[in-house]
Amino acid sequence: MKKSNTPKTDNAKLRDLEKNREYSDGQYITTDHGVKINNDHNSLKAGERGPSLLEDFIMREKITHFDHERIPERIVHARGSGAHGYFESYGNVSDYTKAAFLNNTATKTPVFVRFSTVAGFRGSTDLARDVRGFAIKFYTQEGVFDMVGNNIPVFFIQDAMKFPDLIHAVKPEPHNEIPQAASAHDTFWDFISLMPESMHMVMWAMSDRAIPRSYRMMEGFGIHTFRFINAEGKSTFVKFHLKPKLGTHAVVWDEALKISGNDPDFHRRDLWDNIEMGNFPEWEFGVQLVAEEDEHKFNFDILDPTKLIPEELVPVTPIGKLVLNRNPDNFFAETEQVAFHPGHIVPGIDFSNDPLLQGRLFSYTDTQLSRLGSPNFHEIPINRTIAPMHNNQRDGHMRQEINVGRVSYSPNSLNDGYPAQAKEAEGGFVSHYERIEAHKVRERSESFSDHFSQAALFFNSQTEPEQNHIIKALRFELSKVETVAIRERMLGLLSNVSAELATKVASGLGIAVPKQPQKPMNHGIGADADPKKHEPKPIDTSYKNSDALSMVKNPTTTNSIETRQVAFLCADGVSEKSLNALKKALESKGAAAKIVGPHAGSITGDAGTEIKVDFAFFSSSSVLFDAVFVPAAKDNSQLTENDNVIEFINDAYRHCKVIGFDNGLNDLIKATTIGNKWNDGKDNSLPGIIINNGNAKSFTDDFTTQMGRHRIWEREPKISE
Ligand code: HDD
Repeated sequence: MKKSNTPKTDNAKLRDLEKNREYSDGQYITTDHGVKINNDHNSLKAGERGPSLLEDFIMREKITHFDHERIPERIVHARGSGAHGYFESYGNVSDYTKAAFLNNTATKTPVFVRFSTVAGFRGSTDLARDVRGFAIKFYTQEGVFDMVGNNIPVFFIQDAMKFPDLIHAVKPEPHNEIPQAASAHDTFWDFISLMPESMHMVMWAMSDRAIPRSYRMMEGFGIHTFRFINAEGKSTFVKFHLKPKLGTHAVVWDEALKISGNDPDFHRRDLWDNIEMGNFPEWEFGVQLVAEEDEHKFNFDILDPTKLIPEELVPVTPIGKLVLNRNPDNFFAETEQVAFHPGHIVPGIDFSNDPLLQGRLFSYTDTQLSRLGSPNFHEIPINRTIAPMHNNQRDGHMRQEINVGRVSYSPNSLNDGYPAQAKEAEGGFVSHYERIEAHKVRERSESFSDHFSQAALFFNSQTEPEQNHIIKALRFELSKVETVAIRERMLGLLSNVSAELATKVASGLGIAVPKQPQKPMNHGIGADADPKKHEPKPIDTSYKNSDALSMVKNPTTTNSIETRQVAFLCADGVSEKSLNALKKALESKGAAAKIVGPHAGSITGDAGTEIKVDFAFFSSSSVLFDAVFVPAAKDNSQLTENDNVIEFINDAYRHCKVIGFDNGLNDLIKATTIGNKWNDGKDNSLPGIIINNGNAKSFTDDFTTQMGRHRIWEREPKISE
């Protein structure tokens, strides 16, 4: 009998998870109760051709377990992918928080992170236009802290009371369960068009932020204002940020649609593959800090989750780094069963009175009860704290803990009063001492009524291509809405953000922007609420542009091409010199070349080397790559006469990617859409189209530098008026 694999991970050991792992290598197959099975292929029958027997406990156990394998998927964020890693503190926030994991530079805190889309079912495509969840479980020495955030810093609604309505509106429509993982339908836009508070988030959701290039290239935000509490009990308001080391990048919409067909697991695969290759995704964890006395100094309410604090007003201070370095061993046990909760906080962190956050504090535990089926979900290995855990909670479905002794109550004398309460100085959690004197009201604060200023700030802060993408996204979404009145209401709302935006969206819909009262009605208020009080405020023009809101202008954007993938379209007899020169240049910058050939298996280079093919022309597509290179071959007809190759290049051109050609491929270029603009390569001036004229150094330098621009936006056609 072979020996089992030895356990492999550091942070798993730190969390003492090894005892939960099952390594079946070299082991016999058994029943759930340990009886070795002799025949796993046939049920027990009365004679070889006879009926099956009820006494077949082995088959009954196997099929019963199978029948119950599924658990309810998450009501939102059902589609997701996770990874393990660690958080390392820079040790610079002790003035603001006493949270040990944020101050201790000597210990890495293990984390599990789950990225997700919101609207789609568990099997939906990764590339839906949607917000991405960014949930982090920090297994700190003082208990679990969950940051349950998104890749967008604001939210659609201001009060948790509206969350079921928002989600009902965006999910597939109830009568026919169409469309899957898409907001482009009547019920979503009906709701949005009546809720002016959603306009800021709508701008983000229609931008390319909602179609990321990779989970590894997304920002993360805690969204709500939280509190930091320091050792003296002083509170400071805080917003959490994660900035990806590789910069924030997206695909374009046509690409997203095609990726959904070519590889619906695109983000999941990208995360998995890069961690397997040792390209560990990394983020800088940062905070925006606002002193208590400055709570009211902004022209928005910091408790309003539809608002961000512009980084130009309050800069983000980096306080640590987050690294993902290990894939889960088992998707269900870890990624599916992980249970996040914004209410999982540790001493040094506390809540603010943001009404969206306050409602979330109820929802998450409640949902785990039906999703994971028992109040003991904290005992599932992925959810367990590494801090000592003792209390008088007992029993329930699937209890794992064997509590010893007769005492399960407090106060008690039979166990000397244990488990005992911890003083604050001993690490006991004490809620922030906040004075509240108020009437009990079911009301929205008037300070939450500015719905357009930050929507306009976001739109105005984008580059022209980014603005065009928002316009095109709104055209796409609203053109799928069948009810004309909804389209018109949306145009009315958009005109409060930007007249240009509304007019351009309207022209795509073939209608005019309706004459609309300057201040649209807010329907998201109570029956007896005073509409005047809740009238959306006009745009506050003191808002300046914020570069941090644009992916292109963002100060953290780099021209690094690390981990990017370039498709090399290669025919048999490909020039090995040319192929190897660019491959080497890419690898030296951390990017990778992938050979796409006329068939699977391998091809032979012009010097006789056998070259392994990664993908065939017919089973791949340029949307799965960041750039394209076509090296010449002895005979280029395998390229020139192949429709898949032509389409590959056409898409790469349309999606503004860098395309390199060896000299001598004019026939191929002419067969593509580049051909019309090409002039036989005489002026060699099409942006991002790079010809290798034999000077390998200049070609590879040019190719990698242009790739660092990520997209060659000047190639994108002007948007129609
Ligand atoms: Fe939520 C899951 C993020 C508002 C109720 N939410 C969930 C997940 C993320 C978020 C990332 C998936 C976690 C995972 O990977 O398992 N949710 C947010 C953000 C919000 C937000 C950033 C606003 C700022 N959520 C929100 C509200 C409610 C919920 C207002 C209810 C009142 N969310 C849930 C939930 C989920 C959930 C129903 C579904 C599965 C789960 O919790 O575990 O409880």
